[in-house]
Amino acid sequence: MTRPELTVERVELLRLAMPLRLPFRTSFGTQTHRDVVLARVQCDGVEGWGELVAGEGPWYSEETVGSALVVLREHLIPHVIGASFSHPTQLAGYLARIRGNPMARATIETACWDAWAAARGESLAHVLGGVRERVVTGVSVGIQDSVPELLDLIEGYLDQGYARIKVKIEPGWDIQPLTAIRERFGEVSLMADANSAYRLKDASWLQQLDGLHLTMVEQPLAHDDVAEHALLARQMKTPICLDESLRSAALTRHALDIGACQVVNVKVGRLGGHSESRAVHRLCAERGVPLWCGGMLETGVGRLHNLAIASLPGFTLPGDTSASERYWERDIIDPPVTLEADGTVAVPTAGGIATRLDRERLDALAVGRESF
Ligand code: OSB
Ligand code: MG
Repeated sequence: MTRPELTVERVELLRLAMPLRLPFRTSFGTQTHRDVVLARVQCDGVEGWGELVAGEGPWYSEETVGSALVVLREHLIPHVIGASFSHPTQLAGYLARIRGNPMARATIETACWDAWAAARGESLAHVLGGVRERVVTGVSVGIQDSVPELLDLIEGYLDQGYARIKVKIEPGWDIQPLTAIRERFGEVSLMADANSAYRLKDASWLQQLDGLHLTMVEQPLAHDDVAEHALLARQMKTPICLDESLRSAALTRHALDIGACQVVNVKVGRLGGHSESRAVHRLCAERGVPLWCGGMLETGVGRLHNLAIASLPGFTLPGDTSASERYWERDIIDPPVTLEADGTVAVPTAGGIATRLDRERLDALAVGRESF
């Protein structure tokens, strides 16, 4: 079978309650577990899996698990059942009938890419255009109660081999902890993520970051204000990376054109799926813009999708594609994603996500199932 045409016959939604190993605190709140929705699409005898990465509340973006479920049940799934595609790149356009709601769209779009790879007997990474068998990985460290606790946590991650440390910051937890990290760990690769905790009037405060040699500061200002990021960028030496603001390839082009960011974070969910992520990748590769793959505390399913896209050649910086054990006591894939001492994790080179699912674990965690 070379170029199978696949028809979406059936979609199942599986809901899991997954406690995180450690609470994850950012400038928008503390997360202790994930309310996970997985989609299983069945197309002509093959199955593909996708993960909804929305949070429980509209803090990172306006999408929530609840809102995405409404869109999936009432709009996306009825629209996609019965649809045929001869290449998964056709799906993004087809699903664009549903405006916004990129995380809901990505749940289905990514599952269809996985089904298509499985039908061809190729890896997801290969069909997406991936070229690497291992990707270099960093770790995103939440806000801690004290600087000593932060330093201990980072020491553990560095011992495990993580190639870059990203620290969540907010007013009151920024220059001091970052300075302490520099004092203790020297020139370790370090960046900070503010999740929109600052305003343009904080520019002179943020200029203190310039003395700390961060590889970048991620999303310092409002999610919906790229123009202010362009103004801030002119006042800082530290490169600015955008996350929340970059909701499409078109918006990414605009942000780069006006100088609002020098580095780009790709999140497959935020961008509505793999096709749009590939469009952002193409844009950044053409312009020589450093790119990396972000994360949304995914289970193994979303993690394998992230690793596949991060294996494309233009992903030039370490991503938030950490090992399963950084998040979960036991992941829902077997074997889990593991970190090598050289700071890399393996990109699966064979089999669809279905072949790696731990069905027993899924059953143990399942709190709901729906079939369409
Ligand atoms: O801003 O990158 C972010 C997690 C949830 C929501 C937003 C973000 C994050 C992370 C964690 O930083 C990245 C990971 O999955 O390890
Ligand atoms: Mg971020």
